[in-house]
Amino acid sequence: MFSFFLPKHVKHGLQFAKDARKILDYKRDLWSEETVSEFQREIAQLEAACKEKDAKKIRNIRVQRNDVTNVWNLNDMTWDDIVASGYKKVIADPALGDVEIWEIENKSGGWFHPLHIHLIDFKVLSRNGKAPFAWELGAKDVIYVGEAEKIRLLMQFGKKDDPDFGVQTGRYMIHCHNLVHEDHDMMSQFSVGLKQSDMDPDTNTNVPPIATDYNHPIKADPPYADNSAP
Ligand SMILES: [Cu+2]
Repeated sequence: MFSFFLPKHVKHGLQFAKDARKILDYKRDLWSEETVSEFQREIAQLEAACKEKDAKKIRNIRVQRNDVTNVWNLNDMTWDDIVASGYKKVIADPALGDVEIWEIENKSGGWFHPLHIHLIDFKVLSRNGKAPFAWELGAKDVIYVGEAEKIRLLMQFGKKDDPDFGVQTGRYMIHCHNLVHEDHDMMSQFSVGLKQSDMDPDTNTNVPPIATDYNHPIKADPPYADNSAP
């Protein structure tokens, strides 16, 4: 109902309760009692969302360039390294529902990176030890990491049995949104709620269990002919 104000993904750990309260104050006279109480329930959900103190882990992710190979990478790992590992290498491996802080660090003096993290929306905690800019207070999935900057992000990796999302175990991308960087080779993956030996989950039970390489992005979830009647 309130998808315009409070998209479902916002419930995934970001605290917009304060903003939501402002909306409520502004709209209270215009809304029915039922609408107001439903909105209050939404706010309560937001307030219960993840907090910095809930973080189980602080991870450091360095966005950088190897001056010998001229290849960009995340934590010294390139996408080629991940391919060579049979898609088993991951840059992070939170459990389902974990709250984490990721510190994104750019020590270089000459490059900036708009870093995009799939699956989650995050909250920007700080930029170079200071409060984030006003325009980055909302739910974000790309963070601008300027020259010599260090940014702290708070995020939650899905929730168990969340009716809005289903179970979000799997592998997800993290990459620079500068395509030249991404393609050479600033792209990585992280797993959520998986062990290295786990197959990426597929809720479609019609898929025959023919996969033998559980970590391969295509073979683990192969295409199949859907011959069921329309
Ligand atoms: Cu970049």
